[in-house]
Amino acid sequence: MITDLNVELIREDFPILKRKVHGNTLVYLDNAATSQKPARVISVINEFYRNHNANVHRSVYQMSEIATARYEDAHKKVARFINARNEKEIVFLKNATEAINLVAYSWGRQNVGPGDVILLTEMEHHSNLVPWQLLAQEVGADLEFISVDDSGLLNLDDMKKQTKGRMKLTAVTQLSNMLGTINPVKSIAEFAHENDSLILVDAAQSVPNLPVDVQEINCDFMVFSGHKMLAPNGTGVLYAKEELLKEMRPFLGGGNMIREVTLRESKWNDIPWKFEAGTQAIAEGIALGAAIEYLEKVGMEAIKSYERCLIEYAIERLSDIQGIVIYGPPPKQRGGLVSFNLTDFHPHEIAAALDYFGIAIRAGHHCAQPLHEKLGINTSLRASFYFYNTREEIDKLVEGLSKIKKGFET
Ligand code: 7TS
Repeated sequence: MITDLNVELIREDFPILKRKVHGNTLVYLDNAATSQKPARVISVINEFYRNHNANVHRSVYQMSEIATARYEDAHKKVARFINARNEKEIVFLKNATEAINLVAYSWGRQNVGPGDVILLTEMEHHSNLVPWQLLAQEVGADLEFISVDDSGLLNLDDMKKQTKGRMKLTAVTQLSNMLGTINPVKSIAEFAHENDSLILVDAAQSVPNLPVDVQEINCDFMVFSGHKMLAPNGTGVLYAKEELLKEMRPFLGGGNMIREVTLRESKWNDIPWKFEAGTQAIAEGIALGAAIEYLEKVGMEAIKSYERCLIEYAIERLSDIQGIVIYGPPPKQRGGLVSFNLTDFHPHEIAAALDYFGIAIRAGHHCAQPLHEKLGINTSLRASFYFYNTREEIDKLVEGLSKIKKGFET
């Protein structure tokens, strides 16, 4: 395999990968749900609570100033990582879900009205579907969908059926968490803008695995979750163009998001703080900065090509299993995850049996029920890789599946 990554060395940084499950070394292949954390990220949280724990943006004592500087610096690291113009465009939130809800409540309720169209795709995660359903129901807007073809790619011709002037927002995933499809978000953004629509990119699966540049894509909003990219739970990011954040009304009201409060009305703080109400996940936010430094050190191009090698190998090996149905496009058009079913077996049965070999993969609808319905299935199995996974782990998955199949069949 051609790769610049020293995976054996990288694995040393992730203490959990040495863990035993039912007597076997853990094979963690559920990275699309959440990633594991390197020791450096864990120690940054530990170090913060041991030495600098204080609230941010409100006190002049040394510890609070250190906490504030580190928390703000983490925003700068995120801005650099996705090539935002500056850190004012970076709002720290709980997760991608909260970020989409913020846009739907704040921007959506100010800008979307009766008869307007929100254009989505059939492959969206529930997080990029339900908030728009709520908005559409409330304001009388319509939801339209770009369909998914038989090979798991978007039918981009569906965009051309939209009526110019009605489209207000296009919200699309960059990397499907079920099919693995990588969508051409730059062309979709161009089309959206030609039709006077803004575009939100759900980058929950792409930012952890591919180099992503918000200025190159020219998206108006982008959302992603820190916990899928080595950072702790409770970290998520909304990127939005500065002029949009300035115009948008706050999502949540409270401390930190205000400049001045009187009994009857308030003035808002500068962006991004206008959207960070109340005490935030400070240690976790700082640790997101450390996670980004780690990813930058490994290199996003190297991560992308290594995962491409893994997915090619995984699909090649899995395809040899009799009775397997693999969903999604060929490896060239996808990221490092694969969903599949084994004829005559229930996914939960298989995932539970794999656990006995120490192998963790996901079974279920992966929060993409409409996509499963489109494929004519209720549930599927999904193996999702990160740059610390190896070909040997894929071999173990394939061996595990073959053993389970044989066991059930005899
Ligand atoms: N968008 C996509 C494309 C996702 O894959 C997920 C989470 C989300 C949004 C929401 O992220 P959260 O951090 O706010 O929950 N996807 C998955 C998954 O595939 N398995 O568990 C979570």
